[in-house]
Amino acid sequence: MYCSQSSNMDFLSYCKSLPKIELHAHLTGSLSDETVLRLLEAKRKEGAVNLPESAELTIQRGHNRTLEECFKLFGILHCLTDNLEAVKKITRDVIREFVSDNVRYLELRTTPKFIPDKMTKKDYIDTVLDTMIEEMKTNNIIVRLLLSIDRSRGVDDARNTVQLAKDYTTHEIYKTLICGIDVSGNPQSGKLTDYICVLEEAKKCGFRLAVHLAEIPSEEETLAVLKANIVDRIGHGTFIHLASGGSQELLDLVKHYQIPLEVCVSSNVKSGTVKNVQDHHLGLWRKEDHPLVICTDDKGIFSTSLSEEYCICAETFDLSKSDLIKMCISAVESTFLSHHEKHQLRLSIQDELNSLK
Ligand code: 6MZ
Repeated sequence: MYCSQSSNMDFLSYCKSLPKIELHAHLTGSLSDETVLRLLEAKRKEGAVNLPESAELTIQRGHNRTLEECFKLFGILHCLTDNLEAVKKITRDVIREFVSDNVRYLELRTTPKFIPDKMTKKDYIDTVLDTMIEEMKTNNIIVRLLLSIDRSRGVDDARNTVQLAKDYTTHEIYKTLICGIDVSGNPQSGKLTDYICVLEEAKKCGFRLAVHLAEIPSEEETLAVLKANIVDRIGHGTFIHLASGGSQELLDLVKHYQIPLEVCVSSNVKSGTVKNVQDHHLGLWRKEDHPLVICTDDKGIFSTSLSEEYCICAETFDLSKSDLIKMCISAVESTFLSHHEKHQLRLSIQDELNSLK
């Protein structure tokens, strides 16, 4: 069923040619094999031993891991990226790979890291932002950043992340680059309800919120967060729709507020939260005519690309070329850009789509 099989190569090329928008991409989860190989090489030169093979750090086609195992992979990747030189390299590589996949607008997200004697959280964010600026100068892409709150790290850490984001709002150069806050992390860790007060604070400061919701069955916390009416985009939302293990109340709230869903098919199937591609909730939400944005989540770990995700969705849910074009355009509305910037982006995407015809 997967698109990169040779019979589907033409359609994959078509998906690649589309000017796309990526709204759900975790920096460390997006590292390609090539980047991981280089990071491993650098660690070996430093004398590190017992390093894994790069293939052990991705989930290839047809293979699955549990969410728990995926989170172990993040732990290993974080050890490989524990210095500013590596942070610069991974940011550059990930942006360039999205550029070669014809992504025209990218909202990257990452959790600020503090490594004693190596980097403060501010150094980490500055490095990511500086690299974004550099890459935007030489590539046809607009990149924005969401700072991630990791739900397993506790409320104080979350408050600190929001404060960091606030500090950047007065910075002459960086202020437009951080466009929101993400809430992610192992959904089996911590209670999302504990974070609502911090998220309300972030909203008051003007930040848009993209929250991982119902990636696993979690009706109580999902309901509480939705009722707080603070979420601007939902990551995954697997167990929200009544027909995918959610409830009528959850479904009604998401429809009522028209909160766009970031759908990450390969991630959900490969991490086992959705049984197979055909059962993915994207099909249910399309019937509701709900705003959806196709995303990769962690293109490195899940060994995919945005074009492949478009292709998989088209093949499984019978989406035509014109459906995909509509999705490229409608994704603009779900970005965290200003009204004016959305207008500009929509025009340039439409221009490029017209020249494809
Ligand atoms: C929840 C996820 C995730 O921040 O180090 N992350 N959180 N569900 C997922 N589904 C598979 N995939 C990634 O990128 C890695 C971090 O992103 C979050 C986790 O907190 C992970 O540690 P950064 O750049």
